[in-house]
Amino acid sequence: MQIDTYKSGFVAVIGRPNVGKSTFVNHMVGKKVAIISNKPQTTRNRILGIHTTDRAQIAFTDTPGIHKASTELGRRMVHASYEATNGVDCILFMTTPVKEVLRGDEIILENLKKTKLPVFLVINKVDQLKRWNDIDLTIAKYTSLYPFAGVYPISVLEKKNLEHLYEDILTVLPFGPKYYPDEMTSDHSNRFLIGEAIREKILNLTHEEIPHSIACVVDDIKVCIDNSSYQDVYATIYVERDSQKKIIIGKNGAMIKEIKEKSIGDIKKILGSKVHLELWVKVKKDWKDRPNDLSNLGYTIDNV
Ligand SMILES: Nc1nc2c(ncn2[C@@H]2O[C@H](COP(=O)(O)OP(=O)(O)O)[C@@H](O)[C@H]2O)c(=O)[nH]1
Ligand SMILES: [Mg+2]
Repeated sequence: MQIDTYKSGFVAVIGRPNVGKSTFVNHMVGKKVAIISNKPQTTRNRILGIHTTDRAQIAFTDTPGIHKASTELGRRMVHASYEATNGVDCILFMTTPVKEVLRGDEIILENLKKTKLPVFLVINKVDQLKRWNDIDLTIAKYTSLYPFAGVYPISVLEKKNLEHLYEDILTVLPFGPKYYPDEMTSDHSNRFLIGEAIREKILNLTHEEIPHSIACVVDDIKVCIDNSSYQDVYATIYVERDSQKKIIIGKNGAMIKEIKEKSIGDIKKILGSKVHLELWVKVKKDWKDRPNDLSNLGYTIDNV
């Protein structure tokens, strides 16, 4: 590592829910540090995803989407998204190809007017454009609202135009040392990552209000007494109502079995060992609006 040419810094990724922020951060890190689903508000906490190469180390902050919050959890998530822009070197404002600036985006951009940092306009999901030229309209509308430092139509899924964005991020980062060890890819514990992996499976297997009503907590991880090549993981899925508990368990336990089977692959990767997983489902009424419950479930004001 050559100190005088090495670049290192912090980049916040903000935007509406579901535009692809977590997909982007995972891609840059080269590893899954944030879960993904097509449900809005998948990401609930601020998550650092660390990208390290011979040229640079970039700590990307993935954020919950900024949206009109109707619960205390939602308000904490929006707060976390704005907080994430403090102390960074540059902000990626992510949106998708739309014909008019969306109201949600207008509000975010209004809030960004206070910052002196370079803000890049990143328009993700260009693979969904019917005609490439339609992107010009999106660019014109958004750039008329905000003095962006650069404009990047990209597709994370199809890996389109990502190098250009990457190179421009490097130009605005300062020269500096590595702040994190090479092997570190996230600032969250294995417990957190495992809880998130289980929550992701539930998000992808359930519908309507269930995805928004669950929280997953890992209660314990320990080496299996009978076979030390295994680790035993004990986790609890919290729901808001009895009817939701029934759905998560499923007919004859079919749903909880599927959640378990789908989660084990990810947990093996996180822990680097074989895994036994024990899942419980508990009802915690209205936890999303109870400050104490939220904090106990890991959604503290500082952490979210
Ligand atoms: N078509 C398309 N879909 C994408 C792209 N990037 C992400 N997605 C999808 O958009 C959805 C939301 O992604 P996610 O990263 O969770 O969005 P976030 O809420 O902004 O973090 C998921 O279904 C992703 O697979 C892309 O470049 N093209
Ligand atoms: Mg996300």
